Amino acid sequence: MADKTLDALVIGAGVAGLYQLHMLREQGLDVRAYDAASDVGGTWYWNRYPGARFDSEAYIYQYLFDEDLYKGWSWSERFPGQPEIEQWMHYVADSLDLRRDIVLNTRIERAVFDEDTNRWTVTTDSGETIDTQFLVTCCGMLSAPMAELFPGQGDFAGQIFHTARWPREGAELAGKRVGVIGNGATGIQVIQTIADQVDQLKVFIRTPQYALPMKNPAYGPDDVAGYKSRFDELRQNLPHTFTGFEYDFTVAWADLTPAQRTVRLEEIYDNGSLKLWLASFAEIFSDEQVSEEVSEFVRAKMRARLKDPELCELLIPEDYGFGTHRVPLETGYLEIYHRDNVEPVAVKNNPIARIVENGLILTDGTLYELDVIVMATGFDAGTGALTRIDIRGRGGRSLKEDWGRDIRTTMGLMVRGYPNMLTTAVPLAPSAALCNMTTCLQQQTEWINEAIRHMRAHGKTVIEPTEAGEDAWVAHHDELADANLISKTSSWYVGSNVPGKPRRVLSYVGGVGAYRQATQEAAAAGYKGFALG
Ligand code: NA7
Repeated sequence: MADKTLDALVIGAGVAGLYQLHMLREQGLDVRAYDAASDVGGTWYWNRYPGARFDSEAYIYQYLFDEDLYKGWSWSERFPGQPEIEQWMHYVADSLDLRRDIVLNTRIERAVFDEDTNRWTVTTDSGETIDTQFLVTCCGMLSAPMAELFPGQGDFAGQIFHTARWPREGAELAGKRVGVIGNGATGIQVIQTIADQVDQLKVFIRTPQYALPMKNPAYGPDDVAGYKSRFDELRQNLPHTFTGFEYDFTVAWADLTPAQRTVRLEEIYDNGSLKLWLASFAEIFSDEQVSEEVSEFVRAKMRARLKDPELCELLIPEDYGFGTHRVPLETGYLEIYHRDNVEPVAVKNNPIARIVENGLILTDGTLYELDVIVMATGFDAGTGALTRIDIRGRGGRSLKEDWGRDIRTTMGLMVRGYPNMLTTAVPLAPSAALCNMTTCLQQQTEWINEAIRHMRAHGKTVIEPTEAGEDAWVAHHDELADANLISKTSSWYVGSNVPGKPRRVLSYVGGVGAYRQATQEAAAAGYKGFALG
């Protein structure tokens, strides 16, 4: 006998979880959201490292289901920092009166499906058991940190932080010798923020990154009124663009002369956003020649800012195309390496071997003495949040084992063998790789909400992908993914940052609009690809 009985249990109280809780409650379900954190916010609760901020424009990283909610919050700048974003998440939770149905400081450890009752028994880290018909996972795409990477981490006498586990009380970095491992979107934000605060900064760089300069103007009352007045337009357009951003691919490379292409690239570069990546030329994802030309455009911009050839070699990518890894936005990042207290350390051919009491040792034996180590080393993306829970589907099958062999989902919304478990931010749906996350998550949570409404209206108690349904989606996903240059690279986009993880392009690359259409068509056809009973 479980301690509690629910209609639906939502794991996570971040962007997806808050909205999912709201919708399911509105349709009359007895639902609770559980979160391991001490407050709501998800990503914006955990990622409180120095310099954490949006790379999506604030006015599109928004819920668009409620005009009052949208207009009731005013952003202070185009790409605000984490403290402001976290406050906004609190504003959302409070405005929708969600807190009374959120259980904080509680991690879900196990979920077991009962084939006789078609219900889940969920166990928390406090030992509470909850019997629930629906298990809805809103755990985030990038929430399982790669935090245990090096032998000897426990021996370090200083402080060691993964960026996604930054202490709430902050960390004292002034006057310290700090090492940052990793130069992805996160590492770049940390590095450019702390360089002038610390005594010495060593940056351990394995793979160079294309980075674009961010333009981040403060917003005055007119700017705020301006974007708020466009609410209907944004609500109309965002779900249909390729990446859920405001901008989209509109011009074909082949239709422009070389001079026109340069003009277009310069103009878009000047926008100071991810637009160069997500709305210049779609061919950067499919055509090696276009990829190379746009990559060279970005390299030239980076080269012009870096003073010496050695830095160029270390920091400017040559062996993969612009946009096939996550493109970070930066503010004065490249120039950081001209500072006397900053030293980049190449670790591609001389990897970090271990952490020791007083620092970090490379394979060739070089010791870097450090007081603080910042691990900006990323996440087990898409799968890690769920495989770190012991999830048991039909016949006791384990999601960790299933995804350890082959990462499959149906539209990123369900996994065959796990009935009544509805998922967001998992592989084979559009995701952080190529999507404004709030746009994708609203689509996914709304689909889940409607699926549950449909089941209740038709007296159905169980939903699960059919074998044919899942096969078809995986095949469709792979066909698009294999044609995309992302599939030729190595990064979290294909799971290659996690030892042993089966390789697959994690994010659906057919576009947010196309995904929305496919999922809505499946629903309209009586949940084609799913069996309801
Ligand atoms: P990323 O993009 O996965 O970056 C992780 C970084 O850490 C990257 O530079 C890695 O180098 C580096 N890394 C990881 N392991 C090691 C080891 N063992 N040695 C040296 N360097 C290492 O994570 P982020 O947190 O920056 O960004 C994740 C997403 O969060 C981002 O895309 C946004 O959507 C928000 P590598 O490239 O693997 O050689």
